[in-house]
Amino acid sequence: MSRVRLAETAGPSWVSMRSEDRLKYPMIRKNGKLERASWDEAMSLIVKKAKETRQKLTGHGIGFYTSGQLFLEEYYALALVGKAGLCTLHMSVFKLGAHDIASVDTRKATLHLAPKTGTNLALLNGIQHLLFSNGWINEEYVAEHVINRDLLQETLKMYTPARTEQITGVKAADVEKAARIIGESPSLLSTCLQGVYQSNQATASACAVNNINLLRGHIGKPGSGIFQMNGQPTAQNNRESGCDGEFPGFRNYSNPNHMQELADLWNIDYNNLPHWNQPTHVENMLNYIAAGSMEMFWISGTNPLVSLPNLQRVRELLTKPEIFVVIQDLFPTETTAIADVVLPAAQWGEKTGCFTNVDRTVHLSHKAVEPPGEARADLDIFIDFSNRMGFQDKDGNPLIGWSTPEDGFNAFKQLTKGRPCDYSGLTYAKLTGGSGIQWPCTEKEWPNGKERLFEDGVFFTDTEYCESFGHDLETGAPYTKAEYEAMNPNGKAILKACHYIPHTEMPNDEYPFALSTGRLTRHFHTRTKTGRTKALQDAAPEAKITISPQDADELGVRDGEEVIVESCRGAVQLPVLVGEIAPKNAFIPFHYGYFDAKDDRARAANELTTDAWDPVSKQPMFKGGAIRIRKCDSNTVEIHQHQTAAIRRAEANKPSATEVGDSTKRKRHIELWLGATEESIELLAKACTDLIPKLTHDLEVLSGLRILHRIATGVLKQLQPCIDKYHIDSRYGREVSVALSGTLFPWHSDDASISAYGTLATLQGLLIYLANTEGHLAALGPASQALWDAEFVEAVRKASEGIGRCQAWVKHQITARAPQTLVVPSKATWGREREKVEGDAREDEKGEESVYLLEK
Ligand SMILES: Nc1nc2c(c(=O)[nH]1)N[C@H]1C(S)=C(S)[C@@H](COP(=O)(O)OP(=O)(O)OC[C@H]3O[C@@H](n4cnc5c(=O)[nH]c(N)nc54)[C@H](O)[C@@H]3O)O[C@H]1N2
Ligand SMILES: Nc1nc2c(c(=O)[nH]1)N[C@H]1C(S)=C(S)[C@@H](COP(=O)(O)OP(=O)(O)OC[C@H]3O[C@@H](n4cnc5c(=O)[nH]c(N)nc54)[C@H](O)[C@@H]3O)O[C@H]1N2
Ligand SMILES: [Mo]
Repeated sequence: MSRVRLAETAGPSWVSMRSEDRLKYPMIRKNGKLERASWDEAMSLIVKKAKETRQKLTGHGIGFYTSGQLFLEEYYALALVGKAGLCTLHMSVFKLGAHDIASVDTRKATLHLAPKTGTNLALLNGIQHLLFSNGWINEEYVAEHVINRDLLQETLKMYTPARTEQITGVKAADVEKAARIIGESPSLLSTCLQGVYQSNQATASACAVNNINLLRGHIGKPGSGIFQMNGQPTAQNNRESGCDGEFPGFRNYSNPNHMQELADLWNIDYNNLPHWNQPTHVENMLNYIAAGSMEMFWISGTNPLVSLPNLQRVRELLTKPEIFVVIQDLFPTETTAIADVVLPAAQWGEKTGCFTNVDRTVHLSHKAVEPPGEARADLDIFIDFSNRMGFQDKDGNPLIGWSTPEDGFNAFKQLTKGRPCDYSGLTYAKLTGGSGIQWPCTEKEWPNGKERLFEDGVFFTDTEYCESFGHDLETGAPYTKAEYEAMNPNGKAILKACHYIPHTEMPNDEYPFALSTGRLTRHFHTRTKTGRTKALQDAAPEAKITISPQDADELGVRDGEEVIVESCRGAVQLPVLVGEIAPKNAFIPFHYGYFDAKDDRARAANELTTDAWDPVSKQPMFKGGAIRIRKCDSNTVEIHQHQTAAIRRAEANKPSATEVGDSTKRKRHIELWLGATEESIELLAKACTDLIPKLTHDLEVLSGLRILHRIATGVLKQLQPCIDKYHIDSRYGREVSVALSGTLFPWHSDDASISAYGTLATLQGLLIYLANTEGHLAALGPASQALWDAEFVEAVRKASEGIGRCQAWVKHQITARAPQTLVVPSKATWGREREKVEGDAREDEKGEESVYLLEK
């Protein structure tokens, strides 16, 4: 098909592509307004700002926020820029694939369970409970291929059908029906998306879905499997390439071997590869902007001024005078309107690259038409930036040594060799002409891709292979390698157990409605394309709030009349759609921002939503939150939008993007912390020497304290070069260590010897004191990595090892002494308690006072 014909004849998604108001030229904010600029001007300015910011705030002062719209090769270039060029962890996307799920019609289902918003886990636990109690577990499969069965069964005990109904509102009989369908079916295909991932306990619920397939052994065979979906067209690729909260090729940031391998493949120094934590998610980047430690924010292919929760906060942060916002988009959007530099991007069809479906099928999308004006592919923009910044590998070669999508693809596939997403057998030639090939695709074993994963019941859980050591699903804390190894999955799948915990923001007297937000079939996200496609826009021209007929009666509103909707964060004014929804529930589509609003009404769903997030996945809880609703006069605008004010603020706060930023002197805090660490170790050594004369009666403790003293002084010596290097000028934190040792070791000089009880209390004091030092070092570990200072990293590692040895010894001593000291009655009393104890009858104490004992 010729290029021209394609553009003229294609369906709705092409309509917007040729839209007159596509961004065609770079723009820079000058005299308050965005003015046309050349690519050279715009890129020079970005590079200048990046260098200034790095100078002032280190590379951690720069953040990248991208989406699921770009191609694999483009994300890969961006991952290189961020992780190997600027060596920062600050890169995030909206957590989001490839299927148009939003139009699934629940009315065609055999059984439709509609749990109360935020109660997925309770329902899934209820179903799993019944799988166990009815003997619907595939015990043979579970014994051979799965771990944690018993732990899971124990957790599920309380989720009886009655209790499940009580929490979720789903009738016990329906829970039983669902479990029976699952329990008796010869196959099971499960899928979930935002009703799970953007709801309360997202990761725990997604894991519970995996559990069900595993318990039934319905995975790795025809007709069975789990599709944990992504929403956006290319969201799968930003995970594979490492632009999301991940590392390229699904590498594990907490496995040093993976990080070393990646550093070698990129030919960069291991210490420069940021891996002290998972990459920073967007809400935390906003927190850094709020705190003033991030001053450059580069957005590509996403429209946060409509799509992020708690919009007013986002608008305020992104229009702060100090923040320099770069945005790369196809269209003018709510976010480009407040940016300092706007870069016009080419979209799919105007550039070449790959994207991958949820079933791992890799497709190559060829360029068909030229982009409008001077718009450029995102790939070209990122590579241009990298070259202008002078990013290099260890041998002084350009960090990104390629310039075409195909060469980028070939570079990326080298990196995936042997990883789950193995692209090594794929080529552009192979991907052209057919309909896509699934990964893993290798030259020898699976040259045409592998149709099905896990056929042999072996999962990606080997310690050295896995992408993550997993998390405590309740707190979100990542497990360490040691904890993971102790579980020893070794290729078996891991069942994850977790209790239901209610959402933090439940409907209440003040805000009696439960809010849910999401999609309409006619629109895509912030409508930059569908809003410009007449047929779609005409079919769904305006945001409405869906409420039940009962609630409409109670509020006295009819279909089409307007209401004011408020949460504790913001308010909107919307017409009502009386529809099929449970009483005291409301739904607002999140598609409608302000770029094409006809009046001044606030209407974006995200004015209301909470920025609370799932502790593991870090996805905001868009399905949830409490609101109140009241009728208003449809002819009067009562709730005004804040977008225009944000644009005015950008104009006033940042009149000219080319001006030098704020040069207020800043103070770095690592010196203070290092000083406090030094102090805490010195006082540890001193505490040991002070204690030695008091504990002469206990030779074991006595010799132990001598060793502790030796370790503490050794640790100090190890840290000394770093202490010298960072010129500690202040002793902040001294008070804490002094006060601690004063409180923990309070005996008087005349207490010449301490009793068994006193020794135990002293050991406990030491353990608390050691935690103080441990906490200091816990912060210095990642901070020394973020300084890319290998010697410092090593010194802190050794220091932590030393303190860990001290802690192990103290704990062991406590364990050895506690039973005899605490359980066997003793005649002795101790110190300040002596008189009291002697004076009072013990029975009167009711066990409330602690009793210290000292030998007389
Ligand atoms: N037309 C269209 N298609 C799209 C998109 C689009 O914008 N428009 N976007 C794409 C993207 S990026 C994504 S992420 C996907 C999203 O696809 P979906 O996840 O299907 O989309 P949402 O509209 O967010 O729907 C969430 C569903 O979850 C239900 N739900 C809400 N809260 C809960 C809860 O607590 N428990 C349960 N069990 N269900 C709940 C809602 O009733 C709704 O049916 O769609 C993709 N496809
Ligand atoms: N309340 C609420 N909020 C939500 C959700 C919800 O359910 N409820 N869903 C969340 C979810 S799942 C998602 S995925 C997000 C989506 O939120 P966004 O990512 O903000 O939505 P889009 O409108 O897809 O934004 C993509 C932008 O990239 C541009 N673009 C398209 N292709 C290209 C390209 O090739 N290059 C460049 N540079 N730009 C391009 C488009 O013009 C558009 O401005 O919203 C989230 N926000
Ligand atoms: Mo999404």
